[in-house]
Amino acid sequence: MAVVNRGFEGRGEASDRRLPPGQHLTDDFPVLSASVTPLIPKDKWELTITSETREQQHLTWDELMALPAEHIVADIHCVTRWSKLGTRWEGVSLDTVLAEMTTEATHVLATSYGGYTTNLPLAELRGGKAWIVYRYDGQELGALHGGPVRLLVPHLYFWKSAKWLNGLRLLLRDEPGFWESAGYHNHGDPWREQRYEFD
Ligand SMILES: Nc1nc2c(c(=O)[nH]1)N[C@H]1C(S)=C(S)[C@@H](COP(=O)(O)O)O[C@H]1N2
Ligand SMILES: [Mo]
Repeated sequence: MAVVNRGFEGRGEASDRRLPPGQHLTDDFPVLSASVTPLIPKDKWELTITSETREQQHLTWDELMALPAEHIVADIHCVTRWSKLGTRWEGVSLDTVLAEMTTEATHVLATSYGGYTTNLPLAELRGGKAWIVYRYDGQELGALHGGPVRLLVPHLYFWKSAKWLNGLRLLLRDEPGFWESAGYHNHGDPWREQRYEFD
């Protein structure tokens, strides 16, 4: 007997190749938040970039809007095993945001309204791999998904994409963030299944 699963068939083999090991496809957009949803008006939103010498640069909503926007289409992968292909975002490349920064830093701790943090090597945020985004699927990014502004680092598990982003701390050494301190992998590459600390 032939079992036809239309949904799956429709996506085809090409999308299977885009699915990292241990992941399954989803068409909806689950919300995963470790806290209540902070509601930040755009005119109150601010990103503080702190250098390793504690110098601070601030970026307001209007300043963010004045930077060149990019349209990003990316597959996203949550460590809880759902993946969503071809998600569409609009935002500013971290290459643009960090362009003026001369820094010796090797790592970054991204911080959020509400207290969430996640750490990344600075190199993972550069080279057209990471953005701060404010639109999803042609609409303003809603608060549940991290609006007004979230980080988008689609080549790593989605917990690295901090919602309600309010800071980037440039560091001379690595400093584990919220999930990274709680037994999750420090780096989080979905293609290498770096889910937990010792993977
Ligand atoms: N500030 C903040 N950012 C966060 C989280 C969070 O709890 N707080 N959850 C992370 C996790 S585990 C995932 S999978 C994604 C979920 O994003 P979504 O709710 O838009 O799907 O956000 C990440 N960024
Ligand atoms: Mo997640």
